[in-house]
Amino acid sequence: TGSISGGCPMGHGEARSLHGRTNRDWWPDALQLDILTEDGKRADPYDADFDYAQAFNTVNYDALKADLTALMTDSQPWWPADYGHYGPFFIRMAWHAAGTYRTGDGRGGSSSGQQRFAPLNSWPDNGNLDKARRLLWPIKQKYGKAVSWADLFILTGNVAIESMGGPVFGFGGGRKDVFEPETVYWGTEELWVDQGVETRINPDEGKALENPLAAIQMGLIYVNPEGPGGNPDPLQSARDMRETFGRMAMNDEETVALTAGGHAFGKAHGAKPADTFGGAPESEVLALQGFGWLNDQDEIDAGNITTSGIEGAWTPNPTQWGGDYFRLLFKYDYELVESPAGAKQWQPVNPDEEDMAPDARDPSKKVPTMMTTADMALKMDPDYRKISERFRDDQAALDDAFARAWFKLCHRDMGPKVRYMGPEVPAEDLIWQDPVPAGSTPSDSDVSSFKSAVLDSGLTVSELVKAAWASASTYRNSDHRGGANGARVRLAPQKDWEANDPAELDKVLSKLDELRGGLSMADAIVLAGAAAIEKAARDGGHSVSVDVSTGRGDAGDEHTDAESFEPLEPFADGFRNYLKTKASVKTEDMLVDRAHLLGLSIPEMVALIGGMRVLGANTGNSSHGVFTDRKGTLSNDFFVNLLSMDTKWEMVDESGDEEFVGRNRSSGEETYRATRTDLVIGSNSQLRAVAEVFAEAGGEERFVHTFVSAWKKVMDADRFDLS
Ligand code: HEB
Repeated sequence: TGSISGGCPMGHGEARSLHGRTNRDWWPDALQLDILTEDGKRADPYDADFDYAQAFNTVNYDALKADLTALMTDSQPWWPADYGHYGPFFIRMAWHAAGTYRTGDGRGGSSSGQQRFAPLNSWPDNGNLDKARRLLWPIKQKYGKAVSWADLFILTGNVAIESMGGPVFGFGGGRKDVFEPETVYWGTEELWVDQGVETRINPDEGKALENPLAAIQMGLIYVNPEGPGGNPDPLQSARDMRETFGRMAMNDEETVALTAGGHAFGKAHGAKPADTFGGAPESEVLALQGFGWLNDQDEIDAGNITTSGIEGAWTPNPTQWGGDYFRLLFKYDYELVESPAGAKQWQPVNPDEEDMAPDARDPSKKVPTMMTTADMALKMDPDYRKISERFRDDQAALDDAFARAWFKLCHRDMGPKVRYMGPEVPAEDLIWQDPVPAGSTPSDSDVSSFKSAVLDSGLTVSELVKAAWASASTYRNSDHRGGANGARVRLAPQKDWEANDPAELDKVLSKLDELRGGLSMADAIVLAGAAAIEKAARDGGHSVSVDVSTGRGDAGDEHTDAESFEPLEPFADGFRNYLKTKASVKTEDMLVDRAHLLGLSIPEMVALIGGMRVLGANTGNSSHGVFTDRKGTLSNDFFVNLLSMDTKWEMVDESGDEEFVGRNRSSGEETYRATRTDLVIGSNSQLRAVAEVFAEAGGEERFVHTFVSAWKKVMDADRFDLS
């Protein structure tokens, strides 16, 4: 699934599902293993409590790096290294592992090693990276569980850069492998880029890139190297780069530095027409053992390899870091030519002998260099060009910009810096890490006197619950951003989000600020919510303690890249019955998506919905789904009344199927109003089964218990500093 947040261009139009095209659609004949993970059975062969971060800290890091360095030039006959050096190939592997990250929902990225699984292992853009991963197997095997594939992909990219003299800013380990393909929304198109699927950005037809996607055609990491839909127009390519790299959290300078820095290395492969080799790994025969895209060994030996279809190196020194990329880009005029595989690419006009590249297999042979249409964008787009000219004239500036942008690319989806492990974690704090100044842990007596002060303050259960939810619920399990730590809910842009009822929030936060004494605002908000829930449970006859963690710090505007928080704004938040505008995706799909980003199970999601309704936590304090006459008391009334046959539901016509009215079945009198999110709990058979458990005899106890533990989970979701 994929979330729909921030400036959503897909508000209207044809109804669609949030799942898009799945592995089963792409490869209907592939072995289906899902039945073996039913009933909570794990696909992960490690123990459930395996602490990867701790395991990584035991690795002999220097030895690992030395082994990786040696691998760079240890050419294997089954896939010989171009120029005798695998470095460029591994950089592309690492970049493609990280480059699927997108800010819209925080999904994608390198942090779980997804490149091993479909669909990513078979995306046309990931062509031949199966060989890069296989080259790494002996090292993965040697270090075992102390280094994950996910970490290995990125560290190998770093070592590759270093081994060719390039600048590196640091490395943080801690990416724990998963053992099954993650469900990520990659789009609905039924063709891959190499089958001519349409491009997703087309201003002439009013077509904008749909959120949260960040690639312009199905099967690409970002843009099409040949230009939009294969049209070799550098300016349109610049437009696409700006949009897609923007969704990877990169600005113009970072985009230019990354692309030029990356293409200082290696070559593109387009020696033979694409129909001379086999299918992608996921569709290949058993005997190939997970390999795809193969042609015969003689061709491989001769360097007759086709990956992208583009052919040639960017610079005369493809295994040496330096400034040749920009030197050549500006020194020559480039003309449009076709590669042997038929791809459109650009070639320098009348290059000097010393500006030719060596042949990948025979260094004594000179071949022309090339640029892709995307590379030409760095020269032709006026804004990119200014940056490119500066980097051409100032190598140190390029070194620094490339090293920093590469580090960001590879770590952006890891969340707070406390999650980084190993000896090469840079000391410098970076704004995109969403730094939070350290907090201090309050004493138990400070906590309990604050909680009683809050309950005496005149603030209602509803107000306190809403403020705590607004603060914590921005958390995303995908890129580990957001959450209550830092109390960014009191800063722009969060404090002004419509979902947060800004005026009410402001009132609550000012009051909590008065009462908090030595507590951080971040702790105060969460503790106030906990106090409210304890009271609400008490009022319902349940004695529970909502023992959320403490010790959070408060971030200021100076620690906050406000713009980068915009994609965290909820487009829909079913827990608060909030929907910004009607979308083409079903509202209940967006509820499930948000529950997934919060790391919730089905019972946890259902309990939170029912609990938050009776506590009065709806945005705008609407009465939808508030199926109780004792609002503010934690009871199972939502479930009891939802499941009761006394009420008959019908759609409120003008609402475009978002609003429903419930009437007493015999009198016809209106009793309740509800949204899709409320009614899906009674309509969907699985959710209804859980609602029944909460409504049955003894079920209220179970409900309160589940609600409180789910609530704590959300409040503490970002406390990586504690583990
Ligand atoms: Fe790159 C390669 C495109 C960005 C790094 N690329 C490449 C190729 C292409 C491209 C087409 C070829 C492939 C084959 O093999 O055939 N890119 C591209 C684009 C973009 C890019 C379109 C966007 C603009 N890159 C990039 C980045 C980086 C890179 C960002 C990093 C940083 N690449 C790279 C490398 C290589 C490549 C290193 C080489 C590889 C080898 O050699 O193997």
